This record gives sequence, structure tokens and C-alpha cells, in this order.
Amino acid sequence: MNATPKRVEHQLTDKGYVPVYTTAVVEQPWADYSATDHEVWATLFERQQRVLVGRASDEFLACQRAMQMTPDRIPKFDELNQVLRKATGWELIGVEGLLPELDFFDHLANRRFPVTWWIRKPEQLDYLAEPDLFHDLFGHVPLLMNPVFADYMAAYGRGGVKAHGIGQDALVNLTRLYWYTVEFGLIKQADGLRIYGSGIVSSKGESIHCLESDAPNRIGFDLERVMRTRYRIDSYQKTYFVIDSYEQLMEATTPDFTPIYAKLAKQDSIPAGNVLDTDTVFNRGTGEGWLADGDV
Ligand code: HBI
Ligand code: FE
Repeated sequence: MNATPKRVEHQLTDKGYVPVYTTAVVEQPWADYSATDHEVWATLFERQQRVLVGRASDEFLACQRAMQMTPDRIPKFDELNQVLRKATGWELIGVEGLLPELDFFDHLANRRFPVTWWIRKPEQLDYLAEPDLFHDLFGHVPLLMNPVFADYMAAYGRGGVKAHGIGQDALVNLTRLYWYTVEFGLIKQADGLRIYGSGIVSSKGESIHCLESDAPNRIGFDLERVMRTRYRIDSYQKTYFVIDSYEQLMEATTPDFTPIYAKLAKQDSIPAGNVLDTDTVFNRGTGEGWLADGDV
């Protein structure tokens, strides 16, 4: 198989020029996956399962069990959809990769999660610049089984469609919210901080770093604080935000964001590594290993 995804164009975004693929929804070409593709899935799955014990949130692990994904082969989207639709009305759709933002938001608003159909190559095991099947399926899909988080993701999509109509500043604010929750979020449990962000759970290094390194800040989630805070795309995050519960996340998205965007437009963005005296600080990072510039 090893067909590479069809690159249509490059879009200048806050992450620089990223390949933007066709917006087409594609059938998962499951029969065409090679033995290598299935081996890459198995290797990443088994490695992350070991790393996430005691690190991933209880809810993430419970949802993963409910989805019954296994390491022995790449799961079939239509099998997962039987389970997911029943649980929260969400479904997976196959895509070539990154979608233009409005398409992405529209899918989320309609409870469709776009999953890249191809999986990384063995030589990309530890890092690749764009979301592949492992990042999307292993990282993003399980928590869509949780009704509250599923509602948050749909509300986020609706917010994104609206923000697209308001303008670029609103989109940047909203992208930061996605980044610091859906991709790199931590949650407080009785037994300590745990991971729920997809960008972390699909990465071995960051799963360990985000909880155990002294370098990063760990700060209590606050909607406007997060929406003002710049982030990293080329290295581990300098700051991780901690929610108390998925309900807290859902409640944060209930107000109309329009007045919030207007207020934030008058305030400076906050560098990724800063700690404010108004922050609830779980850990003030040492900043070891941080790059001075490159905050997005
Ligand atoms: N497209 N397929 C896909 N997956 C994403 O996670 C994604 C995207 N397009 C845009 C995007 N994410 C981010 O810019 C969001 O913040 C909107
Ligand atoms: Fe992602």
C-alpha cells in the first residue's frame, strides 16, 4: 500500500505553512494497509499503553476500554462507529490529513471527528509534524465516548464556525483553547494530575515530561488566560493547564464568546512560559531546556 496522502496545497497558519489536504471525506482503505502499517500501530499502541498506566486520566483509560481498540491490527472505523454513535452520537470520518479550519470546525459541530486514514512510517515512530491515524485514533477518539467531553467538542466546533465569521483574532484565541485542552490538557484527580490531551497521550516523551519534569509550568485552567497564551508547536509545551473536571471545560464554553474576543483583542498575548500572579500554580517550571523564541 504505502500510498502517500494527496497534498493539495499549503496554508499559511500560525503553525507556518502546513499542508492542507483535500477536504474530501475518504473511505478507510482498510484492506490496503500493509503489514508494516499494522506493525506501526501495534508498536505505538503497546508502548503507549505501558507509558499511560498511572499517567492517563481514569476517564481516558475507561473510554479506551469501552472502545475495545486492540494492538493487533489497525481498528476499522465502521466498527468503532457502531460503539461511538451509540455512546454519544459521534462518528469517525476518514480524511487525508489537516483540513481547512472551517471544514474541521463544521465536522466537529456535527459530531464527525476527522481521522487521518494513513499511519506514519516506522522511521517516524517518535515524531511527525502532522496528525496521522495513530494521533487521531489513539489520541482523540477515546474521550469522545465521554458524554460531557463529547458535548464540549461539538460546542467547540460550533464556536469555531462562529469565530471563523468573526475573524482571525477570534480564531487564534479559539485555537489556543483547543491546543491547551483537547491537545495538551491535564486534569486534577484525587490521586494527582493526569493526562487527557491527545497530543500528549499519543507521544511517549511528552506523556512522561508533562507530569514528571520540573521544567514546565502547571497552572489551573482559566478560559481567558488560556485564550491569551501562546504555545509551542516544535517542542514540549512550556505550560500545561489543569482542569478540575470535564464539566468545567463544558461550562467554560457556554457563554457567548463574542464579548470575550472583543476584550482579548485589547489585551496582549501571554508568552508560553509566563506565570501570572493571578494564576493557580501547581508547579512553577524551572524553564530548563526552553527555547527563547518560537512561541506561536
Ligand atoms: N484538520 N484533520 C484535521 N485535524 C485537526 O486536528 C485539525 C485540522 N484542521 C485545523 C486544526 N486542526 C486546527 O487549526 C484547529 O485548531 C482548528
Ligand atoms: Fe490533534
